[in-house]
Amino acid sequence: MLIQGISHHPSVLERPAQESLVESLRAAVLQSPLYTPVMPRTGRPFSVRMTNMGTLGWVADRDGYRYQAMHPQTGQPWAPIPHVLLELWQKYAGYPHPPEACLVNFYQQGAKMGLHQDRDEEDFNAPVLSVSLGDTAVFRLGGTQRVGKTQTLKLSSGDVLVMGGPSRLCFHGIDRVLTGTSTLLKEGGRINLTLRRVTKP
Ligand code: MD3
Ligand code: FE
Repeated sequence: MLIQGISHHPSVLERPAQESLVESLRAAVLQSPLYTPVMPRTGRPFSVRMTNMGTLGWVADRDGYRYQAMHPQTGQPWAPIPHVLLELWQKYAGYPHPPEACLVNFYQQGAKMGLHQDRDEEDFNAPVLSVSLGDTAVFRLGGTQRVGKTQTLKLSSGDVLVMGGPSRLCFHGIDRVLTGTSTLLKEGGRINLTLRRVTKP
């Protein structure tokens, strides 16, 4: 890897653990339904559907990007973060305080995510920990400036990716999801979970 602070842990979750996590997510989306965020100013919809778990959730709407305690459509608190994810954070994040937000990104056919930085958190000392479920994604990683070299990495179901240290502010995105590469989700597609510390502890 060109950039320090990234660690890719393939196949951390075995199939039964992936299945039980998907079941937890089915319960969570009953409380906190998936919705389609829109870009600030333009109002253009994301191709990814989202929800959150935790005391805070990341939202995008015409007014901007921010973390908030309530689901934007139901006005209710987000569902709690499943215990297995808090255990992954403890094991892989190398950070002594718990995550506050788990952003859930759901990719169906054709969904992608353009190159961006994650910088709406107050605490960049904390890493972001991602868990991939379902179809394999082509993840693109650049440097800390929008221009310059990028590399790609495949993220498969059960993989954990930790972005800490200098990599925390790297540009990144999802070029595409490879249809038919996993049988985890009956209808296909991909779920990405990102655990985040938002506030300074
Ligand atoms: C690199 N999600 O939610 S996860 C996002 O697969 C996001 O849905 C992608 O980018 C997805 O913001 C990529 C891997 C990831 C997550 C956070 C990062 C990579 C990161 C933060 C900083 C640098
Ligand atoms: Fe991101």
